[in-house]
Amino acid sequence: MRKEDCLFCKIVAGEIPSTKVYEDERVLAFEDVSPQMPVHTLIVPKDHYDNIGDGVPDEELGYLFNTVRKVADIKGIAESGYRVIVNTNNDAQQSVHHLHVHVLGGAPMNSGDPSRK
Ligand code: DGP
Repeated sequence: MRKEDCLFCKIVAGEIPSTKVYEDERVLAFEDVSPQMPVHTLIVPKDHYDNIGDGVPDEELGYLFNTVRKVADIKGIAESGYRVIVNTNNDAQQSVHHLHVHVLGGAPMNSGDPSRK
């Protein structure tokens, strides 16, 4: 299912170019246009969901998160480590409302945990 005027649906359809990292029949992984780390790859389901709370079937979520490991292998960060982020709605500043997983790595990171000083 595709949503009209969704940026990532257009990327999935090839209507907007992206630098592809991995693709199969259910997911697409591509480089973030504005990388925050040496490795910054986004993974999206090809079907449209606004976010992780948008009735995503368990099997779809499992498939999406299994793809994280594949991307980490492809990008060479499986051993060094990486961070997985799923921004959801306004407080998390989700800017593209098509479910996506950020895979960040390639250098040491701070805790990023707002509960730690
Ligand atoms: P979020 O803030 O979690 O919704 O992240 C959206 C990410 O999408 C953000 O890191 C920048 C990225 N992004 C926005 N527009 C494009 C685009 O046209 N192409 C690519 N490759 N990435 C994009």
